[in-house]
Amino acid sequence: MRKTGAQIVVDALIREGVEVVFGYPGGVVIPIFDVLYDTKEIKFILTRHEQAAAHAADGYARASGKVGVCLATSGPGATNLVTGIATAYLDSIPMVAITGQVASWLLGSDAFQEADVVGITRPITKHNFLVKSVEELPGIIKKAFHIASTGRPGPVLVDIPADISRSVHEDYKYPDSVKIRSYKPNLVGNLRQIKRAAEAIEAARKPVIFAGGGIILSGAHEELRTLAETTNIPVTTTLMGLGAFPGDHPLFIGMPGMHGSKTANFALQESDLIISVGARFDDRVTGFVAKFAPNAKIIHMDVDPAAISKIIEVDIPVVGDAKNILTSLNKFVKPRQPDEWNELINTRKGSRLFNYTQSQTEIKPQWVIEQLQKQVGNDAIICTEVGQNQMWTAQFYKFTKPRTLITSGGLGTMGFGLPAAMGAALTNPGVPVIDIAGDGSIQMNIQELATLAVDRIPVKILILNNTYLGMVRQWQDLFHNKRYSATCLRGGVLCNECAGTQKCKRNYVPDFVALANSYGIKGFRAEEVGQVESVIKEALSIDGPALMEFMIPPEENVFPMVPAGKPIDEILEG
Ligand SMILES: Cc1ncc(C[n+]2csc(CCOP(=O)(O)OP(=O)(O)O)c2C)c(N)n1
Repeated sequence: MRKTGAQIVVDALIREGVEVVFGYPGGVVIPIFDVLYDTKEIKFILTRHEQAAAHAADGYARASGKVGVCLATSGPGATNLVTGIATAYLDSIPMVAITGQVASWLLGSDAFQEADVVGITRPITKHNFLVKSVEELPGIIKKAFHIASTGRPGPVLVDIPADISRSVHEDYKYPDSVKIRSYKPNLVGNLRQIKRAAEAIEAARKPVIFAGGGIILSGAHEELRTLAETTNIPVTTTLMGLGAFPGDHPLFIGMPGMHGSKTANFALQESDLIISVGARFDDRVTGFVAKFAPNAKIIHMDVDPAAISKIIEVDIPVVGDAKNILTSLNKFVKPRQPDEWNELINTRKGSRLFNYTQSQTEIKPQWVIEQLQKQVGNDAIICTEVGQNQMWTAQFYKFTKPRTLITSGGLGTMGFGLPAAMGAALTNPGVPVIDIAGDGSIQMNIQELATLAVDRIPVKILILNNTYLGMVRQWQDLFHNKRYSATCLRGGVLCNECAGTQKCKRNYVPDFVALANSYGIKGFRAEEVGQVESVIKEALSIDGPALMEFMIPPEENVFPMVPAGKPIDEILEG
């Protein structure tokens, strides 16, 4: 079949089952957009910034389990994708980013809007391709989807020079399969290692299951639950793993780490066996590595062999897909009855994993999150920005199902939540999607209010407005003698004088409610405790996007907290 490069791109996307593409046009990609113009199978979402297109594709992938796709022009279009690609890379999210490039003969000449995006994205993609001929284009796109979605998932970039989009492939056929000689992910765990793991579990007296985002990526949440319930072993999940195990399950002990539950941190530190599945021992979890879980043997199950013993010396490695490994492991583990270890943990845990001081006069952010959950139930998809808002959500929202928390865990990208929520909402019509935001982060991609408004994407934005870059201010509060350098967002002339104290009154900079209104989006503000529930109710009842702003105490901190670089049982409490 005769097709141009641009037609091949779109045909390939349709054959890969792509329903939505997020992106932004520019000169060298006009031919691709021209083909999209007539394409019924693919919905194109014009974001207002390429970074948002990448995050939206990422959110779409996290919410659906499919590959997210974004499309941008060369040069600044492509470089604007970089933060989104890196975000997906650090959280192992399947994504294909397609970029236009200057014509082949201009490559390397500092041509107009030229950037070496293949070079720039090499360390933040699982793989990337510069297309050299129209004949290799179909095979490259097939490979891109295959690499992005198999093994440890991740973003793949395909850079297409303008002349290749325009040139004609005389004998086009989309390949049915891919063969990449050097790429064969190991999906089935070694049986001997799995049996060794089962023996270690039987012998352990203080075991803890430590589950990460790999459970969600491989769809292994039921197998995880079976393992936990058969053995009665307490379960902690990383931030990326929240929802992989029911947050209201009696065996759940919360997430571990810097803002994790004391129960989870002590359980890990005292354990004699950590059964890690699909988690990578991030430094926000381990704290000071040399003092992490000093008495524990480590079983590490992971699809990426490079993750094994990368940070923590592992005793029993099992390389493979979490679902496959757990299915197999569950055949060998013996039932274990609750014992003194469970009792000790339950005593530690008490009735709540996290606490805060309730107030009748101030709107506590933790309480807002609990009120939100009361109203939206457990099926909603919660996206977050980064900072205190993210940690309060992780602590106080009980995630009970996989793919209901969408958050930038690895890169910690402010501005991620709103566009990711757009992506999540598009793949889950009818499901409430909420972006929990700080007043700083929301401004990093606030232009996407336009996309929500124009495309009627029913995302609800919940801003916890403390008028600060709260999480950084918290570090300044605790470790820098309250010297709030460059973290106060309160506007107005008064701020030069207040030097970070609370003397200056809150100015609405911006006035988020007015801003939302200017985009045609309904906005609500709660300044008093009594307004919180009705604001949530009204915003949720709107058929379309809405914005809620809650004026929270400016100096509220997130506790517990383990200072950076300390062992995870050296915990600060409020
Ligand atoms: C793009 C980006 N820039 C800077 C940071 C560093 N950072 C982490 S949290 C934070 C403050 C976030 O403030 P806000 O969004 O208001 O949320 P809060 O902590 O107040 O909930 C900053 C600046 C980051 N994570 N991402």
